[in-house]
Amino acid sequence: MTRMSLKKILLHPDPRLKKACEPVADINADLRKLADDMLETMYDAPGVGLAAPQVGKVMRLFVMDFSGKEADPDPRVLFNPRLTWVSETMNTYEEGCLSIPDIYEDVTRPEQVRMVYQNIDGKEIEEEFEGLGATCAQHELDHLDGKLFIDYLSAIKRGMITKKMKKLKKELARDT
Ligand code: GNR
Ligand code: NI
Repeated sequence: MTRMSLKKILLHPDPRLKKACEPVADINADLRKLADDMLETMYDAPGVGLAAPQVGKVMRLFVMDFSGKEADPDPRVLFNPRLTWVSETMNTYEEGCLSIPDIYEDVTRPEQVRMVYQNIDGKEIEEEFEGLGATCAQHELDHLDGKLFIDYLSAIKRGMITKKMKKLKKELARDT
């Protein structure tokens, strides 16, 4: 057993955040270690979700915990997730992303979704999510298809955010 370690979170714009990720073939010890490291990185950030491409892995895997800080932790690991149903009713949530820090914008998505995925033991699970869980699950699934929440905004807004992020990345590169 090895210890967990924090991963570096990629910042937008980055070509690795725009790629469609590959399905995971078999859930071995390396992948379980990656999932553990992603959970630790997510809690450290802190965030409610983290997708593999955000840590430079082109794999269909994300982690999330939308239990809230008052509740007991409820870490989830989802391999090869796919939507099997979305509600007709929609919900608007102010979204953020660890790859686009300090930027929050309203995004409208289905209010409830069902997802089929394999859990950390490789077992196939079907689960329904609503509220923050549904928003987060869809936000993370988008990451696996190379999509960011700013892709739902107007081209003008997205352009402004990308410009801001490029400036931030330059400043961060100067500091190191
Ligand atoms: O931490 C996060 N918070 C959040 C808030 C509203 C909608 C989606 C999210 S996901 C985000 C973490 C992240 O970037 N996951 O990819
Ligand atoms: Ni994100």
